[in-house]
Amino acid sequence: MSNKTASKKLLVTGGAGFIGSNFIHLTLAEEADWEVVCLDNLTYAGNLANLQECLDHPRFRFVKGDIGDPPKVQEILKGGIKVVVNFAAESHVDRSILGCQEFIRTNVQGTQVLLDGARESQVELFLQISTDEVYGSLGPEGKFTEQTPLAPNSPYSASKTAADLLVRAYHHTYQMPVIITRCSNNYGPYQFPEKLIPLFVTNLLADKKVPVYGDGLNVRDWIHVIDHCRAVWTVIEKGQAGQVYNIGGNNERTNLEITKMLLEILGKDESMLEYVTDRPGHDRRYAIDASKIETELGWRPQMDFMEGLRQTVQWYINNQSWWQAIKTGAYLKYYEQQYGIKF
Ligand code: NAD
Ligand code: TDX
Repeated sequence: MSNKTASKKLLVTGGAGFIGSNFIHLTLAEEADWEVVCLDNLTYAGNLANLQECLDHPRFRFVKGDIGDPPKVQEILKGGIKVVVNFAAESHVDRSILGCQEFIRTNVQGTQVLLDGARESQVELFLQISTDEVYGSLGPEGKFTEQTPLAPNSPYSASKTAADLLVRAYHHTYQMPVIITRCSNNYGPYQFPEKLIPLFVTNLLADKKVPVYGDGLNVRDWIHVIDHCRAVWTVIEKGQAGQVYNIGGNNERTNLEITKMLLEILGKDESMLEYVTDRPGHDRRYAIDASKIETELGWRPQMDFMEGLRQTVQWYINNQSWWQAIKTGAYLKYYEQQYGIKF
């Protein structure tokens, strides 16, 4: 029997990717009064397999399309969408170093098209999913707050910053109800195996070495994807229009620490670790001060990192066909070219 009693409609862009698909799973499971429309043009990072169990759900509809396509966006938004959550993006720093045309097209122009559509159809909230990378890089001390000046260092983070500034300007100029969230590094199920944790797990499962950039001492602040998704729901329900909320796991780790934890979980030794040429312009340290969302909205991350990492590794062990289908030659060629790594 259909439970189609939902009265509110949410547009999730980029919902076939890593965080968007986790967000849709969570929403269908826990937010019974919301219908979800997912708009995704299925780039290399978008995978309908991530939404397999959702496709027949009575409160879900998938639309293949581009956030930069005005007629498509307008048509969807005019179907009664109340809230837009914009996850759609080109999201990988290394790819942006190789060439950033798609990053500008999707992350900047696509956001502009969505903003115009959302403004025209008078949505109640436009939520822009941004990143801690817009703040640039930290030295050994301090954390990013919402007041930290924007100083992006990679073409990816520059494109995300441009989008943030557009979103901010639409609030200031048109009083559009917008919110920006800036989250730290996510890990969990369905992450494309070009990012640190799934790349290393899938390499180790295939008995391949793991390429650590530079000295391996760059620091990231890791958060489980479900903690991020719950933070996004907290912001939808309680956030103030015009505000920025940082989201973080309060969990700083060097890449070397992460690598050693994965080696331990998978029972491999350090001979599997290979130091390779550093990423050009590699940001040294990210760390989020999430006290605003914690004190004002009452959100806190729940997942213990070691437990979350073990669960994530187990997910990749249980879903080998998912990642083996993805690990084709196309993106590996870039790694060979850029870092001289032979897979
Ligand atoms: P992802 O690369 O896994 O997924 C991106 C999704 O967007 C894919 O499904 C892709 O097909 C879709 N997409 C790309 N271009 C599109 C377009 N023009 N039209 C429609 N769909 C398009 O990314 P992710 O890791 O899930 O990140 C989601 C969002 O969260 C991004 O905006 C990213 O900047 C942000 N973010 C990610 C992290 C992280 O650690 N992964 C951390 C902070 C913020
Ligand atoms: O093979 C690798 N070896 C390595 O040492 C890869 C892929 C990464 N690294 C390092 C680079 C970074 O210091 O690991 C760290 C994490 O790298 P990524 O997984 O590529 O993430 P990062 O560059 O930190 O960006 C991520 O977090 C912020 C997401 O990809 C972004 O979308 C998000 O905005």
